[in-house]
Amino acid sequence: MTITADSFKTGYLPTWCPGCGDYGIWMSLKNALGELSIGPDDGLIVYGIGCHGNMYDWMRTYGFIGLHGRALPVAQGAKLANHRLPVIVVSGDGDCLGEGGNHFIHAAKRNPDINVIIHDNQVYGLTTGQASPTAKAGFKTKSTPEGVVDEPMNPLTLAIVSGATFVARGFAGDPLGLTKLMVEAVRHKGFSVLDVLQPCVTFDKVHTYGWYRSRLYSLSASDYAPTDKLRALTKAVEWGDHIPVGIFYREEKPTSEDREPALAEGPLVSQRESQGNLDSLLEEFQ
Ligand SMILES: Cc1ncc(C[n+]2csc(CCOP(=O)(O)OP(=O)(O)O)c2C)c(N)n1
Ligand code: SF4
Repeated sequence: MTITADSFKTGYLPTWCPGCGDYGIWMSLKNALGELSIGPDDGLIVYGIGCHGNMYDWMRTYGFIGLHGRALPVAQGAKLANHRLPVIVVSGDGDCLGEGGNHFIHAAKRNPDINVIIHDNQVYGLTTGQASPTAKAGFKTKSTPEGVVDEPMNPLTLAIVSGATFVARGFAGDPLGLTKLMVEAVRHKGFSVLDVLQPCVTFDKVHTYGWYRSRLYSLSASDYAPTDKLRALTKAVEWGDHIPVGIFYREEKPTSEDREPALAEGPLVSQRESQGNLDSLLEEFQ
């Protein structure tokens, strides 16, 4: 059966604010899954808590909504149980880098074959627009009426130095470019991080679609090669009149599943022996 965006219809329509960048990410993800022939029954999407996580209701796939910031531990557990299952995490900048920051660093260090898509809108959207970890200094939000006083966290540099083996940035207003990046990110074997610049049209009147469009340029249009870690870090800190999008860093390395001896005989879910061990373990508690 051919998988298309329509394969993921749930019968419910999104309740995101009209014009929200989440629509572009949602469309791109459905198209990317179609292109990858990953159908509703073929993979798992784990969501964080936030406007982004509401996508769960509009995607007919296996899905799980973690506690706020805890999507990655759930995803890693699922991957460990069945490492042949494609596992994608849909998270927010608050969910992934604030509440879930520690999990993000340690997941990147371990390099599980999981793809993380960060809806990076610089605010806590669902709780009505407080500054998030990626909010830029001086940005006025509900929680920072005089402007953010701290420097922002950079998801790309954090991912690179923590050990992520595929690090990219896309734009919610460019669904075609974003779909291509998602396809590459999911195909990558290892921990892939796709930071998506996502306008929150309700609580951010500064970083609009126009603001981004006048600044974004594509790394793939230059001679940039995403193989040099130091060069990737230099590119990743570029922000201002010119903002790069594309693949910043990519490296082939064994995943945590490759290195885990317990998985050598196949996925845990299909190891009958481990089921036996579990039964005897449970007996001890009866
Ligand atoms: C442990 C915990 N702290 C705080 C909250 C309240 N809360 C729910 S959603 C949210 C913000 C989500 O922001 P983000 O992850 O950036 O996602 P967005 O809504 O912008 O998509 C917060 C703080 C919570 N549910 N659990
Ligand atoms: S509050 Fe912002 S992030 Fe949330 S749905 Fe509305 S526009 Fe999107």
